[in-house]
Amino acid sequence: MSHAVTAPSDVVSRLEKAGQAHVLSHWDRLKAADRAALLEQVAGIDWDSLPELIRTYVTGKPAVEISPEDIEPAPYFPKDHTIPGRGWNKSKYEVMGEDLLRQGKVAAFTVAGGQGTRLGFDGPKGAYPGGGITGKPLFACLADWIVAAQKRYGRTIPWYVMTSPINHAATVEFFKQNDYCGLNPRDIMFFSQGVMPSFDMASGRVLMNAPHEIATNPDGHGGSLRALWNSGAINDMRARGVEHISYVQIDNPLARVIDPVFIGLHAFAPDSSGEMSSKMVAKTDPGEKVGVFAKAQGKVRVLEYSDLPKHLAEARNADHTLKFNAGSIAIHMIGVEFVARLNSDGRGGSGAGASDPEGRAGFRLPFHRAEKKVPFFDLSSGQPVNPAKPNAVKLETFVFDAVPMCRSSIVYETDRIDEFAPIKNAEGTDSPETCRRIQTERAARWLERVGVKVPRDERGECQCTIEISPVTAMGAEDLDTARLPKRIEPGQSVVL
Ligand code: UD2
Repeated sequence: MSHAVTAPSDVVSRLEKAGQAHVLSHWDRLKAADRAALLEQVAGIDWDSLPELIRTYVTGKPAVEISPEDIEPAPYFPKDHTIPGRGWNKSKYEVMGEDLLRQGKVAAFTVAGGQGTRLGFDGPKGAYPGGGITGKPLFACLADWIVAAQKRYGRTIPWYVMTSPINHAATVEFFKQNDYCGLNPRDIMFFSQGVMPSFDMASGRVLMNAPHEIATNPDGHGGSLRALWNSGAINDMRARGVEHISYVQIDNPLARVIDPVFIGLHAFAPDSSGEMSSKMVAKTDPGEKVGVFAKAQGKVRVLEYSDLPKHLAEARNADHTLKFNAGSIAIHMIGVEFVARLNSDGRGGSGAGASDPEGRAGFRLPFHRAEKKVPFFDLSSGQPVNPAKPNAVKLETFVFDAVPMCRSSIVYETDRIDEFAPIKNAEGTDSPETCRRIQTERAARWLERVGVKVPRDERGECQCTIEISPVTAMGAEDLDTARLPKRIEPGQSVVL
């Protein structure tokens, strides 16, 4: 091949061995800067592991590891902590969690590698409006919770924000432009997650964006467990004395970014190893698109909705509730030393992400394949192609696949209205409209608890819109009744 003459021979042989020599097929015609960029991209990919990965996940489909007979529902701490036989001491864990916060042992962490594409929004998802009335960006909704918690517990709560190469610069710029959402810039750390090449579905060949550029996609939120380590975030946490990480997704403005009860359970419940804990809500219906917590082979794990067999998703208990009702809302507590251990004990070899700068083997989360339409540069015709149907496989890892790597992991039930209103779609379920309604409903419940009259129709739906900033109140108990209206009128918009 002509390019082999000029391209570095070790790179050529690595690519040839991986069956991906086409990546360099335009080498002769590339400008020096483009050659350098391509070599840099090539260096960030673990080519040796690709052939097996492609056989397993791209041209093949991975075998399901667990047979449905082995799966049972995972135990959890019910939100009603007074249920006879399943009761637990909520206030004890709350006090313990608060103590950790006062000692500065907790950090917040947000995965924000996604774009607002599904919402028709061109920019980091965190810049998308999340406040039901104010239109406050999603980043600011989460930041306000941190501002409020710092004030309450009198300690800094550092915030780690994971971006992706697609939105890193735009995210950092967003924070600069928005005065770091009221936080001290020294206490926010941004770092990018890794990427995976995107593959042609039929051949398993790595797709190119351009003659000098491999098409890539972010490596999934599971990439956060490696990125936390590779970026130095874990060492930064250790230096600050942080022991526990509160993990939330950028798409849920109602998330209790800092929740002392959950922190206390994660760190101190007898059946928690303090490595990784999760929050759940009861599923609305068998088809709801959330992973479910299950127990298999003695380990708690999350089965993604697409992997849960239909007959299990629809199975009911005697009282007609769903047997697998523990829906994952993607909120976790993660031990700092758990992440460090995953990255340093050499379990199993890495996925095909960037190689570890410290030369450690790292750990392996399973990949999940998604068939997608990926525009690409056709190397043989020299033309860009915009495919009409899915042509590519993207591989991602999921953070919750680390749950079964814990010695013992707990699940805590929370109230859907209280903290789960993700914005994922422009319309319909999980849209800005449903989020606004849930924000209003949560606020209405808090206000009604302290005696404010909220207008509701005959079905109980609020006839007004309300948005309460966490800086004003993190729960009904924080509302200052002297400063509240006695009643809200139908059609009124109230920001508190
Ligand atoms: C996720 C969960 C689902 C449920 C739901 C709750 C998966 C696969 N499923 O569904 O079980 O808990 O959330 O809302 O996670 N992200 C990154 N980098 C990536 C990919 C995602 O930062 O490479 C972030 C993204 O910005 C977003 C979050 O992870 O905040 C969720 O990702 P998603 O929208 O792909 O997950 P979804 O909605 O399918």
